[in-house]
Amino acid sequence: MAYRDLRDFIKTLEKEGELKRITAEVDPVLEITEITDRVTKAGGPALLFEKPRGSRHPVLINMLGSERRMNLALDVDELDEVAARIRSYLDFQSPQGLFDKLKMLPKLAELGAFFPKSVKSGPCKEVIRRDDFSLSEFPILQCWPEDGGRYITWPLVITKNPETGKRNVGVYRMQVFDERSTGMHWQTQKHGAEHYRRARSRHGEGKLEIAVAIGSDPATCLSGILPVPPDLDEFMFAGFLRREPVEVVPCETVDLEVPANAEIVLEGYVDLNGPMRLEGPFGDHTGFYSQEGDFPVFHITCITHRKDPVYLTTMVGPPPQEDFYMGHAVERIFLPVMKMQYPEIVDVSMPAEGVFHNLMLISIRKSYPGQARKIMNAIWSLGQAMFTKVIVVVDDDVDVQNHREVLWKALCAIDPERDVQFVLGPVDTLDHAARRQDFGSKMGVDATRKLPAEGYERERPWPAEARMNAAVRDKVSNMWSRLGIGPLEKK
Ligand SMILES: Cc1cc2nc3c(=O)[nH]c(=O)nc-3n(C[C@H](O)[C@H](O)[C@H](O)COP(=O)(O)O)c2cc1C
Ligand SMILES: [Mn+2]
Repeated sequence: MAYRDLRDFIKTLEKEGELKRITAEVDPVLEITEITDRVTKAGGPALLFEKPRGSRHPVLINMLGSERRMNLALDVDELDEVAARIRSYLDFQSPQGLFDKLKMLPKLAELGAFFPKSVKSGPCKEVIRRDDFSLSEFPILQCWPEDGGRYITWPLVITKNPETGKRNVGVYRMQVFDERSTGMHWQTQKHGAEHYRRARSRHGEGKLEIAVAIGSDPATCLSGILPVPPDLDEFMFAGFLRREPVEVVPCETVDLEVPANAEIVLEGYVDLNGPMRLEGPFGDHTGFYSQEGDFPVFHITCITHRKDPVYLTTMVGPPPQEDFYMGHAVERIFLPVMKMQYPEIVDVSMPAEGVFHNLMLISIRKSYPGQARKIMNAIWSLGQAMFTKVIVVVDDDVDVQNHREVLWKALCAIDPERDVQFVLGPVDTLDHAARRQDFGSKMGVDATRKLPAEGYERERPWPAEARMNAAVRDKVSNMWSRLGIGPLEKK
């Protein structure tokens, strides 16, 4: 059975010893993030702040901030189970291209088992407020001292493609400007931003309607951050993940649907001709403040919520944070799809310190000249992986999950001038080092063994790794206790 809603998951977390209730009064301005930062970095539990200062509603944070909680959220023992399910749907057809493959998911789910199901009403409608509402009632965090204000950090921002009518769901932070308006920080390349651009070029004026759901069952919450292809409804994907359709209800003031189980729903619009507003700064997932920029303003027309809504949020900042576990889930869930498209890929790792976009380590089974560079180009053309600033490609005998091993072997395998390649292209909006916002360079490091055809023409062949032979290893293991050295700890 899928989790019915956020509180159903909270119950499970509590039963599993993965949730701590905090009854002391704590300020959503800076204090909650200081506490959460310490807890996440120590591998601690999800936190339910029952008495955030200035609000009647509790705050849930760090809900998915460990591998175990992510597994619980997706109801699996390990993330590879999700990957295996995806693979089983893709295996028996052979569409062209990765995106085509992902796009087939809905077709393959022919029975419609995963499609969102429209229902008439749901708990998110327990309280409907068309007039008297204010964002100030909710315990919205200010995360870092220099932040431009309070930010809603885990909103499921729902829009419709004005041309196809297809739904998109994305998590784009929302800076609170006043009681009824926020920023809408969809970055240039994201689907919400594309809907906005298309609406502007079609109508020129008018509104793009938006609904924002905050707090739902965990798979639905996660679906908003997944890098699925444009025009693939994230709620369909959520249905696939939870093995039960997402139930959606129509909004009160906009022509959109929201998860019926949502804790809080904000309905509203952005003005297609309205002025942009300066958004930021915000202590971001890079660990640095992302710079201010102009973004559209979201005007709220109605708020609906449960009688006793739980405000779900997350924080970002110097890694690792909760979002590392989300990125890791993305890495594990989509790896088999990448491997189907590029069978030479053995494994992929995005270390926490690389904050996803900055570093991707890839091992490949190399069989022809230039193959590592082909894989770099593949990654740079693959959905949101296009943002990857540095790609390091190694041979399949390097364990990319072992970052020390990668450092050691990759550095030994390169002649930097020969093996490093630069390209120009789109970069993450948050990259403060790029020459311009959204545009800059990326680097690929070919750290595979070089073939003669790749310019390795030395007389002697590429050396083998120094390894003790098995017979001697066994012999030493057997005599170990007699040596009197005692057990050793690996440093
Ligand atoms: C905690 C968190 C906050 C995020 N904030 C933003 C944001 O402010 N703007 C943005 O464009 N993407 C943000 N993202 C990343 C997007 O949610 C992600 O790229 C998603 O795939 C976008 O959906 P889309 O592909 O439908 O546009 C955030 C992700 C997380 C985990
Ligand atoms: Mn999308």
